[in-house]
Amino acid sequence: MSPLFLYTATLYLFLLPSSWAQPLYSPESCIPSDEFGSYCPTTCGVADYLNRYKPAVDKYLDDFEDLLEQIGNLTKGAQDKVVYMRDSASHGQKSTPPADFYFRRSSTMLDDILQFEKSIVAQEANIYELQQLLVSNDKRMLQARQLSLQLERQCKTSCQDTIQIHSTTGKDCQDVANKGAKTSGLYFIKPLKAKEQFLVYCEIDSFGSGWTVLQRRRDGSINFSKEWIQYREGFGYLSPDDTSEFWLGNEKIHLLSTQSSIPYVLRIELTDWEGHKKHADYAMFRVGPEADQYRLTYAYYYGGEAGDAFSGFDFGDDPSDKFFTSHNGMQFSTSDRDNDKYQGNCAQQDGSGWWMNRCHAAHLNGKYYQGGKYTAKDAGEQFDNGIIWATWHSRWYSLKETSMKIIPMNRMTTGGGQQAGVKLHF
Ligand SMILES: *[C@@H]1O[C@H](CO)[C@@H](O)[C@H](O)[C@H]1NC(C)=O
Ligand SMILES: *[C@@H]1O[C@H](CO)[C@@H](O)[C@H](O)[C@H]1NC(C)=O
Ligand SMILES: [Ca+2]
Repeated sequence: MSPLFLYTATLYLFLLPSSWAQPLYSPESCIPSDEFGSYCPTTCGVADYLNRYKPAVDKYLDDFEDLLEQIGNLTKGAQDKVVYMRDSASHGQKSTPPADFYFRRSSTMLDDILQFEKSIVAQEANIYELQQLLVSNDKRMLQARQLSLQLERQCKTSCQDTIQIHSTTGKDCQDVANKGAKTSGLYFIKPLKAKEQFLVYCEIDSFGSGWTVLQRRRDGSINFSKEWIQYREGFGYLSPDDTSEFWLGNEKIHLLSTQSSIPYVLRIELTDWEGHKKHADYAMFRVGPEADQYRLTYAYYYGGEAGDAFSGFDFGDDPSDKFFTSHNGMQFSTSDRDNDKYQGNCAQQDGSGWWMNRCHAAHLNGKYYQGGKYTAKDAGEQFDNGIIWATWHSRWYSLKETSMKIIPMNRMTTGGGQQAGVKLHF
C-alpha cells in the first residue's frame, strides 16, 4: 500500500467517528433558549437540522470513500510504473545506447523547455496586466466608497439654512452702514413706522454708502405679472450675493421712503444686452400709503446718462405723449386695480404692476424679453410691454438688467458722497 493511500485511509477514519451512528442530539436534549436570539435556531433546531441533513452527508462520505480508494489504486499504479521505469533506466544505462540518441532527446527537451519559458513569460505579462487592472479597480472602489461615505455623512446632517443674514440692523441700509456694516448682503431693517423688521438686500460700498435695494431684474427668472396684493407684499427672492430677482413690496417701499425728514434719492440702474450700463437718479423719491394707492412722487431728476424717462417721453405719436407718459404723481396700478389715466387698463394690457399713466415711458416691471429687441407681435397684443426706459432705448427694446435702490439724500451731497457714490457704481 502506498503512503498516500495510508494517509487518505487515516483521514477517512477521522471523518467517520463512531458518534455518527446515532443522531447527535435527541429531541429530549433540546434546550429551547432565548439566548440564541429570535432569528437563530434553538439547540432543538440545530438537532433537527443535523438529523435532516445526515443522510445526504452520509452519502457524500460514501462517495468520498470510493474516490479515495480510486486515488489509492491510481497511486499504486503510478508507483508500479516508477519502479518499472527505474528498473528499465538502470537497464538502459547498462546497455549504453548511441550518443546521438541522447543528443536528439535532450534537444527536443530543450525545445520543450524554451516553449515552456516563453509561455511562462507571456503568462507573467498577462498576470501583470491583470494585477494593474485590479489595483486601478481597487483605487476606483476606494474612491467610490469614500464618495458614498461622504454622501452618507451629508445625508445624515439635516438640511440647514446656510444663507448668511448679517446681524447689524437699522432703519435703512445707510443706517446699517453707519453702524459699521462693510459688506453688501442681507440685513434686517425696521423703518421708523414699520410694525416689524423685514429683510432687504443692502448694497454697501467702500465709501460707507448703504443703498437699500427695492427692485431687481436680472434674467427673467421671476414672473412680474402679479396682482395688487403681491405687489403690496413683495415677491421674488432676496439673495445674499444679489443674484435673484424681486420686488421688495409697495408697503415696505412706502415705509422706507417716508420715514424721516431726510429725503431719499432713487437710483435706477440699467444694463442693456450689449452690456452697457446707465443710470438715472431722482431726488426726494417717495411712495405714498396704500390709502393713496402707493402714489409715486419725486422733486426732480437728479441726473444720470440713462435720461429722464420717469418724466415722460415724446414718442412722436402725439404732442401730449410726454405728458401722458410721465410717472411723477401716478398711483400704482395692477391688472386687478386700475389707477391709471387711460380708459383701458394699462397694467392688464402690459401684464405688470407700475405707476401707470397712459401708459408709460419707463416700465421696469415689464415682461422679460431675452435678447432685448421685440415686436408688437411678440408682445401678443401690440402693446409695448417689455422692460422699457424710453430715453435710452426704444420702447421695442427690453432691458437685460435693472435695479431700483434708495439712499438718504445727504449721502449724495455731503462729504463728497455724491462723487464717491457715482464714481463707484459707474
Ligand atoms: C482497487 O483495487 C482493488 C484491487 O486491485 C480492486 O478490488 C478495487 O475494485 C479497486 N477499486 C476501484 C475503485 O477501482
Ligand atoms: C406670468 O404669470 C401670468 C399670470 O399668472 C401668466 O399668465 C403668464 O403666462 C406668466 N408668464 C410666464 C412667462 O410664465
Ligand atoms: Ca384705466
